[in-house]
Amino acid sequence: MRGGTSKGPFFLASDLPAEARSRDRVLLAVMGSPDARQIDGLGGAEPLTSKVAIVSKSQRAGIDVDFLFAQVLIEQPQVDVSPNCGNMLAGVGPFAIEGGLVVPSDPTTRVSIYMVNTGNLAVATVQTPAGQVRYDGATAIAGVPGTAAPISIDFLDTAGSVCESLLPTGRVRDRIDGIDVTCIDNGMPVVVVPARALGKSGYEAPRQLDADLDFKARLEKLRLAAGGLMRLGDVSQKVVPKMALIAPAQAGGHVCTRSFIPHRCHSAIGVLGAVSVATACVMPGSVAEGIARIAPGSAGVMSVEHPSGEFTVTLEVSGAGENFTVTRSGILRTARALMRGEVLVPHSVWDGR
Ligand code: NQM
Repeated sequence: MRGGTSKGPFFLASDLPAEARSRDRVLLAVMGSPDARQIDGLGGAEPLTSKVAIVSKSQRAGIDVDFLFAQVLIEQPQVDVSPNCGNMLAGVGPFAIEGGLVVPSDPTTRVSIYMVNTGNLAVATVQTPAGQVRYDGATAIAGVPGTAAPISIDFLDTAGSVCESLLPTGRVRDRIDGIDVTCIDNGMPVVVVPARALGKSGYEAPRQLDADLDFKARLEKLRLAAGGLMRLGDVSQKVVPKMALIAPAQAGGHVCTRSFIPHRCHSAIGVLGAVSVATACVMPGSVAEGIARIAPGSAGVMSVEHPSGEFTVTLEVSGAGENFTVTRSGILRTARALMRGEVLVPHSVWDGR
Protein backbone atom coordinates (compact mmCIF):
# COMPACT_ATOMS: atom_id res chain seq x y z
CA MET A 1 0.00 0.00 0.00
CA ARG A 2 0.92 3.61 -0.34
CA GLY A 3 0.33 5.24 3.00
CA GLY A 4 0.75 9.02 2.76
CA THR A 5 4.19 9.64 1.25
CA SER A 6 5.49 6.17 2.13
CA LYS A 7 5.01 2.78 0.53
CA GLY A 8 5.49 -0.83 1.60
CA PRO A 9 3.96 -4.24 2.18
CA PHE A 10 1.20 -4.61 4.76
CA PHE A 11 1.03 -7.99 6.51
CA LEU A 12 -1.46 -9.65 8.79
CA ALA A 13 0.59 -10.42 11.92
CA SER A 14 -0.65 -14.03 11.72
CA ASP A 15 1.19 -14.47 8.40
CA LEU A 16 4.60 -13.64 9.91
CA PRO A 17 6.71 -15.42 12.55
CA ALA A 18 5.68 -14.27 16.02
CA GLU A 19 9.21 -14.28 17.39
CA ALA A 20 10.97 -10.95 16.70
CA ARG A 21 14.31 -12.28 15.36
CA SER A 22 12.65 -14.68 12.90
CA ARG A 23 10.17 -11.96 11.89
CA ASP A 24 13.00 -9.50 11.21
CA ARG A 25 14.92 -12.10 9.16
CA VAL A 26 11.82 -12.59 7.03
CA LEU A 27 11.26 -8.83 6.64
CA LEU A 28 14.88 -8.28 5.55
CA ALA A 29 14.42 -10.97 2.88
CA VAL A 30 11.08 -9.51 1.79
CA MET A 31 12.63 -6.08 1.26
CA GLY A 32 16.02 -7.23 -0.08
CA SER A 33 18.19 -5.79 2.71
CA PRO A 34 21.04 -5.37 3.29
CA ASP A 35 21.78 -4.01 -0.16
CA ALA A 36 21.99 -0.40 -1.41
CA ARG A 37 19.60 -1.25 -4.28
CA GLN A 38 17.46 -3.81 -2.40
CA ILE A 39 17.63 -5.64 -5.71
CA ASP A 40 16.57 -9.03 -4.32
CA GLY A 41 13.40 -7.78 -2.63
CA LEU A 42 10.50 -5.35 -2.70
CA GLY A 43 12.22 -2.37 -1.03
CA GLY A 44 12.59 0.82 -3.05
CA ALA A 45 16.18 1.59 -1.91
CA GLU A 46 15.24 4.67 0.08
CA PRO A 47 13.92 5.00 3.64
CA LEU A 48 10.37 5.99 2.60
CA THR A 49 9.97 2.81 0.54
CA SER A 50 11.69 0.44 2.94
CA LYS A 51 8.84 0.23 5.42
CA VAL A 52 6.53 -2.55 6.55
CA ALA A 53 3.18 -2.51 8.38
CA ILE A 54 2.05 -5.46 10.50
CA VAL A 55 -1.61 -5.41 11.49
CA SER A 56 -3.78 -7.62 13.72
CA LYS A 57 -7.16 -7.49 15.39
CA SER A 58 -6.67 -5.86 18.78
CA GLN A 59 -7.37 -7.65 22.04
CA ARG A 60 -7.55 -4.27 23.81
CA ALA A 61 -10.94 -3.06 24.95
CA GLY A 62 -12.42 -0.47 22.61
CA ILE A 63 -9.57 -0.74 20.07
CA ASP A 64 -10.06 -2.19 16.59
CA VAL A 65 -6.56 -3.08 15.46
CA ASP A 66 -2.92 -3.18 16.54
CA PHE A 67 -0.35 -1.73 14.13
CA LEU A 68 3.35 -2.49 14.37
CA PHE A 69 5.57 -0.42 12.07
CA ALA A 70 8.97 -1.75 10.95
CA GLN A 71 11.65 0.41 9.32
CA VAL A 72 13.82 -2.01 7.37
CA LEU A 73 17.30 -0.56 7.12
CA ILE A 74 18.67 -0.61 3.60
CA GLU A 75 22.38 -1.27 3.91
CA GLN A 76 22.44 -2.91 7.33
CA PRO A 77 20.81 -6.22 8.28
CA GLN A 78 18.56 -4.46 10.76
CA VAL A 79 14.91 -3.74 11.40
CA ASP A 80 14.07 -0.83 13.70
CA VAL A 81 10.73 -0.91 15.49
CA SER A 82 11.49 1.91 17.91
CA PRO A 83 9.66 4.74 16.10
CA ASN A 84 6.21 4.88 14.63
CA CYS A 85 5.27 6.01 11.12
CA GLY A 86 2.31 8.30 10.60
CA ASN A 87 2.42 7.78 6.83
CA MET A 88 2.18 3.98 6.85
CA LEU A 89 -0.46 4.48 9.56
CA ALA A 90 -2.71 6.05 6.91
CA GLY A 91 -2.93 2.67 5.13
CA VAL A 92 -3.92 0.75 8.26
CA GLY A 93 -7.62 1.72 8.25
CA PRO A 94 -8.29 0.68 4.62
CA PHE A 95 -6.17 -2.49 5.02
CA ALA A 96 -8.05 -3.48 8.18
CA ILE A 97 -11.46 -2.88 6.59
CA GLU A 98 -10.64 -4.72 3.37
CA GLY A 99 -9.00 -7.55 5.34
CA GLY A 100 -12.17 -8.08 7.38
CA LEU A 101 -10.65 -6.95 10.69
CA VAL A 102 -13.08 -4.02 10.99
CA VAL A 103 -16.73 -3.91 9.93
CA PRO A 104 -17.29 -0.84 7.75
CA SER A 105 -20.15 1.60 8.12
CA ASP A 106 -21.63 4.08 5.64
CA PRO A 107 -20.41 6.68 4.60
CA THR A 108 -17.28 6.67 6.80
CA THR A 109 -15.68 4.18 9.18
CA ARG A 110 -13.70 5.15 12.28
CA VAL A 111 -10.86 2.74 12.93
CA SER A 112 -9.20 2.93 16.33
CA ILE A 113 -5.57 1.89 16.12
CA TYR A 114 -3.16 0.93 18.87
CA MET A 115 0.33 1.83 17.66
CA VAL A 116 2.39 -0.99 19.11
CA ASN A 117 5.77 0.72 18.60
CA THR A 118 4.98 3.60 20.90
CA GLY A 119 1.91 2.45 22.85
CA ASN A 120 -0.19 5.39 21.54
CA LEU A 121 -3.66 5.55 20.09
CA ALA A 122 -4.85 6.98 16.79
CA VAL A 123 -8.30 7.18 15.29
CA ALA A 124 -8.49 7.13 11.47
CA THR A 125 -11.64 8.11 9.61
CA VAL A 126 -11.85 6.29 6.26
CA GLN A 127 -14.31 7.03 3.45
CA THR A 128 -16.51 3.90 3.07
CA PRO A 129 -19.65 4.75 1.08
CA ALA A 130 -21.97 1.70 0.97
CA GLY A 131 -19.43 -0.11 3.15
CA GLN A 132 -16.63 -0.13 0.52
CA VAL A 133 -13.30 1.62 0.98
CA ARG A 134 -13.14 4.58 -1.38
CA TYR A 135 -9.64 5.45 -2.56
CA ASP A 136 -10.46 8.09 -5.16
CA GLY A 137 -11.20 11.62 -4.08
CA ALA A 138 -10.19 15.24 -4.23
CA THR A 139 -7.58 15.50 -1.45
CA ALA A 140 -4.02 16.36 -2.49
CA ILE A 141 -1.06 15.88 -0.17
CA ALA A 142 2.39 17.26 -0.95
CA GLY A 143 4.75 14.57 -2.22
CA VAL A 144 2.05 12.42 -3.89
CA PRO A 145 0.88 13.14 -7.45
CA GLY A 146 -2.83 13.64 -8.05
CA THR A 147 -5.63 13.45 -5.51
CA ALA A 148 -7.30 10.73 -3.45
CA ALA A 149 -9.90 10.22 -0.72
CA PRO A 150 -9.04 11.93 2.56
CA ILE A 151 -8.13 9.92 5.66
CA SER A 152 -8.15 12.07 8.76
CA ILE A 153 -6.15 10.87 11.73
CA ASP A 154 -6.40 12.07 15.31
CA PHE A 155 -3.66 11.35 17.82
CA LEU A 156 -4.77 11.41 21.40
CA ASP A 157 -1.67 10.75 23.46
CA THR A 158 1.52 11.04 21.44
CA ALA A 159 3.53 13.20 23.88
CA GLY A 160 6.57 11.16 24.96
CA SER A 161 5.90 8.37 22.44
CA VAL A 162 9.37 6.83 22.41
CA CYS A 163 11.10 8.95 25.06
CA GLU A 164 9.50 9.27 28.43
CA SER A 165 8.13 12.74 28.01
CA LEU A 166 7.34 15.52 25.57
CA LEU A 167 10.63 17.21 26.53
CA PRO A 168 12.93 14.19 26.94
CA THR A 169 15.88 16.19 28.30
CA GLY A 170 13.63 17.95 30.82
CA ARG A 171 14.38 21.30 29.16
CA VAL A 172 12.79 23.38 26.40
CA ARG A 173 16.27 24.19 25.06
CA ASP A 174 19.64 22.44 25.25
CA ARG A 175 23.04 23.60 24.10
CA ILE A 176 24.91 20.80 22.34
CA ASP A 177 28.27 21.31 20.65
CA GLY A 178 27.73 25.09 20.90
CA ILE A 179 24.32 24.94 19.20
CA ASP A 180 20.94 25.63 20.77
CA VAL A 181 18.42 22.87 20.02
CA THR A 182 14.99 21.78 21.23
CA CYS A 183 14.63 18.04 21.78
CA ILE A 184 10.99 17.04 21.59
CA ASP A 185 8.85 13.90 21.24
CA ASN A 186 5.23 14.45 20.30
CA GLY A 187 4.88 11.21 18.33
CA MET A 188 8.47 11.16 17.01
CA PRO A 189 11.70 12.05 18.81
CA VAL A 190 13.08 15.04 16.91
CA VAL A 191 15.97 17.43 17.47
CA VAL A 192 14.88 20.85 16.21
CA VAL A 193 17.84 22.99 15.08
CA PRO A 194 17.80 26.49 13.56
CA ALA A 195 19.27 25.99 10.06
CA ARG A 196 21.41 29.15 10.45
CA ALA A 197 23.22 27.63 13.44
CA LEU A 198 24.60 24.98 11.07
CA GLY A 199 25.48 27.45 8.34
CA LYS A 200 22.45 26.59 6.20
CA SER A 201 19.54 28.71 4.98
CA GLY A 202 17.02 25.90 5.50
CA TYR A 203 15.78 26.37 1.92
CA GLU A 204 18.36 24.13 0.20
CA ALA A 205 17.22 21.23 -1.96
CA PRO A 206 17.49 17.85 -0.18
CA ARG A 207 20.14 16.60 -2.61
CA GLN A 208 22.30 19.70 -1.92
CA LEU A 209 22.17 19.01 1.82
CA ASP A 210 22.78 15.29 1.30
CA ALA A 211 25.85 16.07 -0.82
CA ASP A 212 27.48 18.20 1.92
CA LEU A 213 29.35 15.49 3.81
CA ASP A 214 30.95 17.83 6.37
CA PHE A 215 27.53 19.18 7.28
CA LYS A 216 26.10 15.65 7.51
CA ALA A 217 28.95 14.56 9.79
CA ARG A 218 28.29 17.54 12.06
CA LEU A 219 24.57 16.77 12.10
CA GLU A 220 25.23 13.15 13.05
CA LYS A 221 27.56 14.25 15.86
CA LEU A 222 24.78 16.46 17.18
CA ARG A 223 22.27 13.60 16.83
CA LEU A 224 24.41 11.12 18.75
CA ALA A 225 24.87 13.61 21.60
CA ALA A 226 21.16 14.51 21.60
CA GLY A 227 20.21 10.80 21.62
CA GLY A 228 22.07 10.38 24.91
CA LEU A 229 20.47 13.48 26.45
CA MET A 230 17.06 12.24 25.31
CA ARG A 231 17.78 8.97 27.17
CA LEU A 232 17.69 6.93 23.99
CA GLY A 233 21.18 5.56 24.69
CA ASP A 234 23.56 4.89 21.80
CA VAL A 235 21.53 5.86 18.73
CA SER A 236 24.21 5.10 16.14
CA GLN A 237 22.19 2.08 14.92
CA LYS A 238 18.74 3.61 15.54
CA VAL A 239 16.61 5.73 13.22
CA VAL A 240 15.64 8.10 16.05
CA PRO A 241 16.00 10.87 16.95
CA LYS A 242 15.29 12.49 13.56
CA MET A 243 16.85 15.89 12.88
CA ALA A 244 14.86 18.93 11.70
CA LEU A 245 16.41 22.16 10.46
CA ILE A 246 14.02 25.09 10.77
CA ALA A 247 13.94 28.50 9.07
CA PRO A 248 11.32 31.25 8.67
CA ALA A 249 8.46 30.19 6.39
CA GLN A 250 8.75 31.24 2.76
CA ALA A 251 5.43 30.26 1.24
CA GLY A 252 2.72 31.47 3.59
CA GLY A 253 3.19 28.72 6.21
CA HIS A 254 4.38 29.06 9.80
CA VAL A 255 7.83 27.48 9.56
CA CYS A 256 10.07 25.96 6.90
CA THR A 257 11.80 22.60 7.48
CA ARG A 258 14.43 20.25 6.12
CA SER A 259 14.27 17.00 8.04
CA PHE A 260 16.69 14.08 8.17
CA ILE A 261 15.37 10.55 8.76
CA PRO A 262 17.96 10.46 10.18
CA HIS A 263 20.75 10.30 7.60
CA ARG A 264 18.98 11.31 4.40
CA CYS A 265 17.07 14.50 3.87
CA HIS A 266 13.33 13.80 3.57
CA SER A 267 11.76 14.85 0.26
CA ALA A 268 8.81 16.13 2.35
CA ILE A 269 8.55 15.54 6.14
CA GLY A 270 7.40 12.59 8.24
CA VAL A 271 3.92 12.85 9.70
CA LEU A 272 4.79 12.52 13.34
CA GLY A 273 8.03 14.37 12.68
CA ALA A 274 5.90 17.29 11.47
CA VAL A 275 3.64 17.00 14.52
CA SER A 276 6.71 17.18 16.80
CA VAL A 277 8.20 20.18 14.93
CA ALA A 278 4.83 21.99 14.97
CA THR A 279 4.58 21.38 18.71
CA ALA A 280 8.05 22.88 19.25
CA CYS A 281 6.91 25.92 17.25
CA VAL A 282 4.02 26.67 19.58
CA MET A 283 6.02 25.96 22.74
CA PRO A 284 7.15 29.10 24.57
CA GLY A 285 10.95 29.30 24.90
CA SER A 286 11.85 26.73 22.21
CA VAL A 287 14.50 27.41 19.53
CA ALA A 288 11.61 28.07 17.12
CA GLU A 289 10.88 31.34 18.95
CA GLY A 290 11.67 34.15 16.53
CA ILE A 291 11.79 31.70 13.58
CA ALA A 292 8.25 30.27 13.46
CA ARG A 293 5.70 32.97 12.74
CA ILE A 294 2.51 32.31 14.59
CA ALA A 295 -0.23 34.89 14.56
CA PRO A 296 -2.15 35.17 17.83
CA GLY A 297 -4.94 32.62 17.85
CA SER A 298 -3.54 30.54 14.98
CA ALA A 299 -1.55 28.08 17.10
CA GLY A 300 -4.24 25.42 16.58
CA VAL A 301 -3.46 25.03 12.88
CA MET A 302 0.20 24.87 11.93
CA SER A 303 1.43 24.83 8.36
CA VAL A 304 4.87 23.22 8.20
CA GLU A 305 6.67 23.92 4.92
CA HIS A 306 9.02 21.24 3.53
CA PRO A 307 10.93 20.63 0.26
CA SER A 308 7.86 19.53 -1.71
CA GLY A 309 5.10 21.69 -0.23
CA GLU A 310 3.48 22.02 3.18
CA PHE A 311 1.99 19.81 5.88
CA THR A 312 -0.90 20.96 8.02
CA VAL A 313 -1.00 19.83 11.64
CA THR A 314 -3.83 20.67 14.02
CA LEU A 315 -2.87 20.97 17.68
CA GLU A 316 -4.69 21.50 20.94
CA VAL A 317 -2.23 22.68 23.57
CA SER A 318 -2.34 24.49 26.87
CA GLY A 319 0.00 25.92 29.50
CA ALA A 320 3.67 26.85 29.32
CA GLY A 321 7.00 25.58 30.67
CA GLU A 322 6.60 22.46 32.76
CA ASN A 323 2.83 22.73 32.44
CA PHE A 324 2.82 22.76 28.64
CA THR A 325 0.42 20.01 27.57
CA VAL A 326 -0.72 18.65 24.21
CA THR A 327 -4.26 17.30 24.33
CA ARG A 328 -4.78 16.38 20.69
CA SER A 329 -2.94 16.41 17.35
CA GLY A 330 -4.54 15.82 13.98
CA ILE A 331 -3.42 15.32 10.38
CA LEU A 332 -4.87 14.59 6.96
CA ARG A 333 -3.44 11.89 4.68
CA THR A 334 -4.42 9.71 1.75
CA ALA A 335 -3.59 6.07 0.99
CA ARG A 336 -4.07 3.53 -1.78
CA ALA A 337 -3.99 -0.24 -2.09
CA LEU A 338 -1.50 -0.94 -4.90
CA MET A 339 -1.59 -4.72 -5.13
CA ARG A 340 -2.55 -7.89 -3.28
CA GLY A 341 -0.57 -11.08 -3.41
CA GLU A 342 2.14 -13.27 -1.99
CA VAL A 343 5.74 -12.31 -1.44
CA LEU A 344 8.14 -15.23 -1.75
CA VAL A 345 10.72 -15.75 0.98
CA PRO A 346 13.45 -18.42 0.65
CA HIS A 347 12.89 -21.47 2.88
CA SER A 348 16.33 -21.04 4.40
CA VAL A 349 15.35 -17.59 5.70
CA TRP A 350 12.05 -18.77 7.04
CA ASP A 351 13.64 -21.80 8.72
CA GLY A 352 16.57 -19.74 10.09
CA ARG A 353 19.19 -21.90 8.36
O1 NQM B 1 7.20 10.91 11.10
C1 NQM B 1 9.78 9.43 7.80
C2 NQM B 1 7.68 9.23 6.67
C3 NQM B 1 8.50 9.16 7.89
C4 NQM B 1 7.94 8.73 9.15
C5 NQM B 1 10.69 9.20 8.85
C6 NQM B 1 6.63 9.33 9.44
C7 NQM B 1 6.39 10.04 10.70
O2 NQM B 1 7.68 10.21 5.97
O3 NQM B 1 5.35 9.76 11.27
O4 NQM B 1 5.71 9.25 8.68
O5 NQM B 1 10.70 10.01 9.77
O6 NQM B 1 11.42 8.22 8.77
O7 NQM B 1 6.98 8.24 6.38
